[in-house]
Parts: sequence; structure tokens; C-alpha cells
Amino acid sequence: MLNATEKEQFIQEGFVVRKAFYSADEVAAINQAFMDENKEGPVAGLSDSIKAISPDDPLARFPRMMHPHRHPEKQVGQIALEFMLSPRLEPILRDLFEDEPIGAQTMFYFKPPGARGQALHQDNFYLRVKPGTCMAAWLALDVTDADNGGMRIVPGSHRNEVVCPEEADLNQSFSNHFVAVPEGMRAVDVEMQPGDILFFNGSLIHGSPPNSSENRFRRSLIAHYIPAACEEVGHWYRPLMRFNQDLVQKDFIDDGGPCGVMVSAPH
Ligand SMILES: O=C(O)CCC(=O)C(=O)O
Repeated sequence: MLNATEKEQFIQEGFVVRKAFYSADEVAAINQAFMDENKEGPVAGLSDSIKAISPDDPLARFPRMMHPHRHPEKQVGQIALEFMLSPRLEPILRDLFEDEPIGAQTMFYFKPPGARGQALHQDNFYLRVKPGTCMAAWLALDVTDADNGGMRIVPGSHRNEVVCPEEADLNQSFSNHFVAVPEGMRAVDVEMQPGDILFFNGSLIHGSPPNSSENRFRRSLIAHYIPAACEEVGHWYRPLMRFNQDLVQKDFIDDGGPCGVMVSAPH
């Protein structure tokens, strides 16, 4: 559960960090499993197809893995599913949503040295949750800071509307979507230790700069959730799962939405 200060911070700023949520042993086991899964490079059906910008683009060797929890036959699949539906996370997410949380997505970012980041964006643009908002639980698996491309967030921006993104600079970001920092707000870097979790509202503007460190990976395991009371969600996020693994039906939206057609699997 969250204390009153954490809850107030989440309401005002749209995020909260829980320190040392996973132990060093748990973090090491997660990293080992994903590094093993990627040891021959990207895995068909699991790794994202990120377009390399040069022959030595580190993301060509280490693209993020999308929805690993949908692969129960793999160790990484079991790890991602356990993380998404962890009884440790459930009461916190319930507190943040003031509703039952439903698991919608997992991702694993390797973000090796030299990798591009992900330009500022809002998750609700992709998940299209209505009414309400999606929510992220972002587990740090390395020390993360501005140097190795840690998370950058715009506190308070979750109270703004979801906006149609502009074109991002593809030399800095593997994703082509970019949402500017609203006037009067500023982006801040979130420094985290392995095992810390950042929870954030799906309308919060966030992203990460490139990993400009010499030799430090910035790995993270991420789950996204929707509230039980929402009626609509993007079709990419099917199946939706309760914490007891029961499947949940919603209106799965597959039109272009207010910002036009999305041609590939987002986020
Ligand atoms: O880890 C990152 O660099 C970005 C992650 C992100 O955008 C998210 O978890 O929604």
C-alpha cells in the first residue's frame, strides 16, 4: 500500500518511486534470463523490429522484447507474467487506480551502451484507455541515470490531455513519436537503483535519452495496466488479464483514432 505522502505525490505529479522493491538476487535472475534469451540476438516473435540507423546500431543486436509474458514456454515468459501479476504490485496498483488493476502489457528493454533512447511520449496515446488511464510499473534492473539513458519524466504533465505526437529525431530515439514538454513544465531525470520501481500515470509525458555511457546497460522490465472500470482499450493489448489470470473482455479499439492510423505494433 502507499502512504499518504506517496499517494499525494502520485496525484500531483503523476509518479511515485518505490525503493528496493526487488532484491539483488531477483534482479540478477531476471537479467540473466533475458540476456540468455537474447544471446544469439533478436528472437523472432518476441523482439521488436527496430529499424537500425547504422551497421553497428546497438539496438539491432539488443532490441526491446515485446509482451514476453505471452510466451509461457520460455523462462522469460514466466518471469514477465509473474512480474505483471505479482501480488506485491497488486495492492499498490489498486491504490493508484482506486480500482482493480488488469494486466495489459509487458516489455523488456536491454538498452546497451550507445543505444538510442525513446523520445518523450504518453502511454495513453497507445493504450487508448477510456474512461480513465493506463498505468506503468517500471522496474530498474541496473543503476539508471541520465548518462546511461534512465527515465526522464515531466512531473504534473499527466493532468494534460493526450496529444498527437510530432516526429522524433531518429538519431536520438528509436521511436518516431515525440511529445514536447508543455509550457511552464520541465523534464527531470529519475535516478534509480536496481530493484526500484517507478509507477506512473499513462498520461505522464516520459521517455529516455540515449545511453551515452561507455559500458553500462540500462535494463528494465515494464508492465502496463488498465483499470477494471474502463470500457475501451487498443486492440494490441489483448489478452487482458486479472491478477488471478482470468481473461477480461473490453471494447478493443482498432481504428486510427484522433491522430491517424498506427501502422505497426505500438509501444
Ligand atoms: O524505458 C524507456 O526508456 C521507456 C519506457 C516507456 O516508455 C514506458 O515504460 O512506457
